[in-house]
Amino acid sequence: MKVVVVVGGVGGARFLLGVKALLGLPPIGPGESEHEVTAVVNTGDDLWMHGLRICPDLDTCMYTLGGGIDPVRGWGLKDETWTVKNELAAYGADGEWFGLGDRDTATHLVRSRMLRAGYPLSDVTAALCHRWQPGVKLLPMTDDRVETHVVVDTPEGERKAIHFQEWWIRYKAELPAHSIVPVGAEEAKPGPGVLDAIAGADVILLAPSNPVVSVGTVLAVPGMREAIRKTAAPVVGLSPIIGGKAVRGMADACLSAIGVETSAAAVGQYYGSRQCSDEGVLDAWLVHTGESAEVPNVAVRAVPLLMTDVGATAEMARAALEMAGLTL
Ligand code: FO1
Repeated sequence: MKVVVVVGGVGGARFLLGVKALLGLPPIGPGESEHEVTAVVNTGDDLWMHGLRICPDLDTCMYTLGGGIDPVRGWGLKDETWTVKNELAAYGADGEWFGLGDRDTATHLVRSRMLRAGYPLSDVTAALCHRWQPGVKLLPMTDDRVETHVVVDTPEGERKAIHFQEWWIRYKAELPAHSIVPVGAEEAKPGPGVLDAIAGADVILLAPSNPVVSVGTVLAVPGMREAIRKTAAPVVGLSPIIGGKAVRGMADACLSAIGVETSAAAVGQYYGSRQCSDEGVLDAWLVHTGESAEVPNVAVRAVPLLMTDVGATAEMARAALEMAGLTL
């Protein structure tokens, strides 16, 4: 079976652990299986900092699936030290709010050197994955530069666009966002292999990732939404909203910036049906046990959606495949 999963960072990476486990792959590391999992990963969170290209969602997926992730933070590497960060702060360098670990910095150094040498991000990612062996094909949504910016009023009273990471980490998404813009998305092309993976998939899953700045940014790359809309494979989404709250992260702040209520129903409607709208991508929508959602022309089912461990997450993936009419 060929499974394509659209993902962002921490939630998407954890969901992929469950997908792998369900398909008989060891959650961490490579493994033999008749099945193939491809992740189309958001790159709108990427940024240049201190001359380094940092790709948080790609790295979170790579480290999580490769066994290197810090399990408490959910991002960055375990056994991390912070000497470089502290030395940069001692110089008064910008970006002291960003957690740049020493071990993680090695990844950014290799990536940045390869990018400067002219390799596309997709090749660089494949090279980095050679070390981490995630057991999933991690495809950047695009090789082009796309960076999500957030228009805010700063504490100094100035309206300006800041990088998503600054809004997310420095301001903890507490500065009300006037708008969220995936800068560069309009001119971007889907990364190598992405459209073929979508066209050849048996099922497309929208991970319980941030609907605006993760899945929404992937869908903003021209050609992506159209490819998902026209693929023969069923498309199943999993709600990242439970009980009117984001399971993790600050998705509510992103949703309110685009005028969407923080509820499983509203997010399902925001993705929309492939059948009854020009933009919709869903055939089926999973919400958490005990919840309901009216999404016109989309099959809705309630199942446990808390990724408490790999077993529970694998059951979520199983429910998604069942919604797609697939059994293992
Ligand atoms: N998240 C934080 O909350 N604080 C940080 O300082 C931070 C640094 C960081 C460095 C590398 C990386 O790959 C991820 C990092 N993250 C950090 C996570 C990241 O900001 C977000 O969770 C994602 O971009 C949203 O998916």
